[in-house]
Amino acid sequence: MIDTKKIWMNGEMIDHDNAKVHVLSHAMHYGSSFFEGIRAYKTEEGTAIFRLDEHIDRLYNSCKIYRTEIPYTKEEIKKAIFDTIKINGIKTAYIRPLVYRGYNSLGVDPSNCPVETMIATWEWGAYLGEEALTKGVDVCVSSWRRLAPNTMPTAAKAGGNYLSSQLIKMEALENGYDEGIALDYSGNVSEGSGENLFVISNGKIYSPQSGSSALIGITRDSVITIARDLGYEVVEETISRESLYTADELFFSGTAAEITPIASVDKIKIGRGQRGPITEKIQEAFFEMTKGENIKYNSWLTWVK
Ligand code: PPE
Repeated sequence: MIDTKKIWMNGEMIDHDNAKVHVLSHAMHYGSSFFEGIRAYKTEEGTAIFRLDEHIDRLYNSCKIYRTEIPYTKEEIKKAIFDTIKINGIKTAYIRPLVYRGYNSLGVDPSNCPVETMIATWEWGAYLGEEALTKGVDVCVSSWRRLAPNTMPTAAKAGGNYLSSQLIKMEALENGYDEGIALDYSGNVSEGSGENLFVISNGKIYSPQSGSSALIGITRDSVITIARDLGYEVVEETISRESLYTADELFFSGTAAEITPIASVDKIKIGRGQRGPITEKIQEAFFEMTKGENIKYNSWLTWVK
């Protein structure tokens, strides 16, 4: 159960138990929803939202790809996010804005269904477990591939895309792993079910490029900036499956997952089978930034007034 008092729905604050949709809503039948996952952290000066503008821009872009016009301005959505955090009285937050096609008519064409918007906020701890942040997770390469280009756009964070994620995740858990890494249509590395991936080999950092059917993460972008600032070379390129097994370090990045080290892939130990030193340095800089303690990155934080 998600513990939150109020949910913002179409301009109004609704009690958790009353935040309902009709079973004939278009999104229920055809996956027509678009969302974001945003984190807000506790800092000395109060709660700060991490890269709010970038997340809002991506939400509007996801909707634009699907010809869906959000009936609010970006400023209105941002204000609604502030209000929802405040009314729920939380200091750290996972923020979930969702735009979806509601109830009017069924049939594939969504054009006549209303565009509805909701924002929920709650406290969400470490995505893959608190221990995972230091010890790392055991993952497998999924038998499921990510969406091929020209099938469904992976740059849009659409509800329907997460059917692919569910297959990857359930298969991994069923087989005793914490998470799965999916390959893209060509058999090269794409991403985790809900995270981007980084590979470290011989002191260089690699991440699959945007053509590899991965969502281009905002955390990924932040990791690239932090790593370069720390003096590492970061290369975005095609990554083969076998380079996962021979890497010195691997880690996931994502809003929910933050920076989670990977200890093994398909039961093959990565490096020493624990968090590697470069991963640790990047993680350290990242969490310092989320606490507002790294002034260099303060432009990434929006304080909730
Ligand atoms: N790939 C996928 C498929 C993905 O879902 C996410 C975020 C990322 C990459 C990383 O993107 P970013 O958050 O911008 O760094 N996944 C969100 C949803 C997770 C969930 O289980 O729900 C998230 O992390 O909030």
